[in-house]
Amino acid sequence: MKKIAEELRKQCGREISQCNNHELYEALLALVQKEAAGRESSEGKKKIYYISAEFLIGKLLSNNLINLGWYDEVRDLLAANGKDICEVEEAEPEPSLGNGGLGRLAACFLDSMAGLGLNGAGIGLNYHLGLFKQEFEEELQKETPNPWIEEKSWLIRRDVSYPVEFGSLTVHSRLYDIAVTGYRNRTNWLHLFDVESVDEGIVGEGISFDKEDIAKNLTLFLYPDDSDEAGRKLRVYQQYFMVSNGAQMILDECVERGCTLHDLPEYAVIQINDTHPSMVIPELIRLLTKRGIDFDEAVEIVQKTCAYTNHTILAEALEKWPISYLKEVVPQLVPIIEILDDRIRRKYAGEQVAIIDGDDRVHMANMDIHYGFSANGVAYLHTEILKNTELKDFYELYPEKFNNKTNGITFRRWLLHCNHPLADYITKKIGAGYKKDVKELEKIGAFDDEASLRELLEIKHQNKMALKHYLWESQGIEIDENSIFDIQVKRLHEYKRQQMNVLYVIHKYLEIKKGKVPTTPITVIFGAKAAPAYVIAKDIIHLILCLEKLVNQDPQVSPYLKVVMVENYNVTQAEKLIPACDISEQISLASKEASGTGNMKFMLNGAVTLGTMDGANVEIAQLVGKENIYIFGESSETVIRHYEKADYVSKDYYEKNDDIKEAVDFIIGEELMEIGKKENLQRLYDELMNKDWFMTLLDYEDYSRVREQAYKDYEDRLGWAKKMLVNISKAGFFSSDRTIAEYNRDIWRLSGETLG
Ligand code: 26Q
Repeated sequence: MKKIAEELRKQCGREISQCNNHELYEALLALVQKEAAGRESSEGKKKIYYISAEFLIGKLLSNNLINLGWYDEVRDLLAANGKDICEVEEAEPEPSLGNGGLGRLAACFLDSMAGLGLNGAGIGLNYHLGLFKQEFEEELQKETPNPWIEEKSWLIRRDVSYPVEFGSLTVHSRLYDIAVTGYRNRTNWLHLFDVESVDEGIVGEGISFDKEDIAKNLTLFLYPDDSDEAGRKLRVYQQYFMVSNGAQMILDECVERGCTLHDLPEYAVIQINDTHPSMVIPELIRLLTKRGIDFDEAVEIVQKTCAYTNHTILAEALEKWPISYLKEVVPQLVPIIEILDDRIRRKYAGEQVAIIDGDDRVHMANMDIHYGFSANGVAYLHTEILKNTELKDFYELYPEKFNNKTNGITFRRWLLHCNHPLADYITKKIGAGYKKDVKELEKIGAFDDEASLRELLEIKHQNKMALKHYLWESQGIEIDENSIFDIQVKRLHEYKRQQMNVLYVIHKYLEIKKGKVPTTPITVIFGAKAAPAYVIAKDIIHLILCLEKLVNQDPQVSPYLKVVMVENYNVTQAEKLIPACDISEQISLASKEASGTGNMKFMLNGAVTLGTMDGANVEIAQLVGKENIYIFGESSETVIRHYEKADYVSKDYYEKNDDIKEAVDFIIGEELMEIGKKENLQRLYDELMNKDWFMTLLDYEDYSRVREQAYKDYEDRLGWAKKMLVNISKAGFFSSDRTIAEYNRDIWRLSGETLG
């Protein structure tokens, strides 16, 4: 206590009580950075490099304090000086270096690697304006830049720079590092590459900018709009910039540690996070040959070093780059990719497994699987679908490469940090052992007596009050803490089916208008960003915002039903929403959600899942049993069959079911038309009626029935608390510590002695 107090005072230059929250944040930042750097370790011969275009790390102060074991001390010290640690946290901007699941997963993985004492690092890009900030204007999403880098930040500027060649343009990078503090363990680094010539001044209206001025825009934004060619090419520039820097750094580091390059696989393993970093394969081959290794051996070395993770089965999200783009942006890789393709074509006849297809496009995933040693999916069902359907031809060639690694989440952030009341309760009942060994969490399941269950309900109530307070303060939204909090927060995508949730809300609204009111009021909360060029996704946001206005302003309805769309959903808001949730909506079309990780966060925080048998929901269902989860909808087999036969006709479901008809018609009815825009609402209506590619209407009836059942069961408070308890107690499996231990056991094989 004394030491931290002393240091903090020194850092601030005056008494703690005299500082404002921002000054305290900056002082703590400096202290934590110093301590974290002191825990750096060079232990371990082999190192895991996790390359990813996204690291959605969230705010870092509290997380670091927890991991360093300083949190309670700092909280008490601040309190003793009349300061509130939560308010100090508010001063920290959230780095916005990711879109959603894949980026957040990378952040959880870094936390677990360091916590397990693994010699590891992350490699990515330092996007100055990150992912866009979402604002609502006239019930529409508007994108604005999201500057998150302040003068004092977690970024440490390093004296490291590499040249990266794009045809005739050579840019020189600059490395920034962020410390990744392991829970009571070593510090690893997240390496983020940048270029100094980037110019935020080129941003015009919204998030528009000159997409062709590479030196000025290279690390400006995360995933620039790829609806046009210049945007797509910029993605290739970014990806190559990331992997070329990464590859140069990896080779330098390994050589420094005694590697001859011939033995690179003994020093490095590279996990390729989806296909965005796939060019690391030809780039490493190029660099190795430049350093004197012959081509065949270089291919062999790279093959033993690289492993690929697939995060999606949506065909449209699998990257295929026209070779013409690569010729323009990275001509030096083209002959290498052509040789890699040629070798595969000589060995295997099937066009499906080629790297360069008949339309001269490079299939990045195909290259990863042929020239890596491992390919993994991110949940049991997802991996099965990859093996049996999507990547069947590859599975037949290389069964030994395929493996599953069910995703996980770090409990430090998603329980200890975001839900202090629940974490304290668990500690009180079963001790603190579960913080290091999540298997112990199961012990909480024994506390199912009435008094304990009532305590659990009280904690949920407290979290609902906190969310109510937050929404009021931050967005001027008023909600009823005694209502059921039914939450769907995730990126907006048709396959995730926010539109199905909306149809149910419309149905509820109409029921209430007709006089049928719910026993307990319901608050339906959404949070979602839509990709700037994804028209239907933006139409769905428009519909939600129109409905929010209609429902909440209707005095006949709003006492019983509220709709909330939180603006700019991000990690910070997730940390407030998830602990307060009663019902977790995980309603993707079966076979489409690779895993989901929000589902795990909600479960851990005592929400009950309403979901389809998709992604990791399947594993949640298996763990908690059917009494403690609400499952509905067609199976992945049935869905896949519908696609194969092309026999799903949404209109049939519309005609057959009066509730569906009424709700769908309501989208273009006069109430909503008066609030919203005809063009957007009509387009969404047409989409549902004539296409409905993700089969919303197929599952609606079952969804509605099961959702009603969940609301009914909620009335039995003790029965519900028991379900909450089972969910919490079974969540241990979804710790990313377990996931990372499996990656290490099956793929990375870092030696045991590095485990601290
Ligand atoms: C590809 C090509 C062109 C432009 C963009 C993209 C692109 C960008 C981002 C493709 C995919 C992503 C992100 C995917 C993602 O977040 N996937 C999620 O990964 C999670 C972690 O494994 C899973 O839990 C989710 O189920 C999966 O949707």
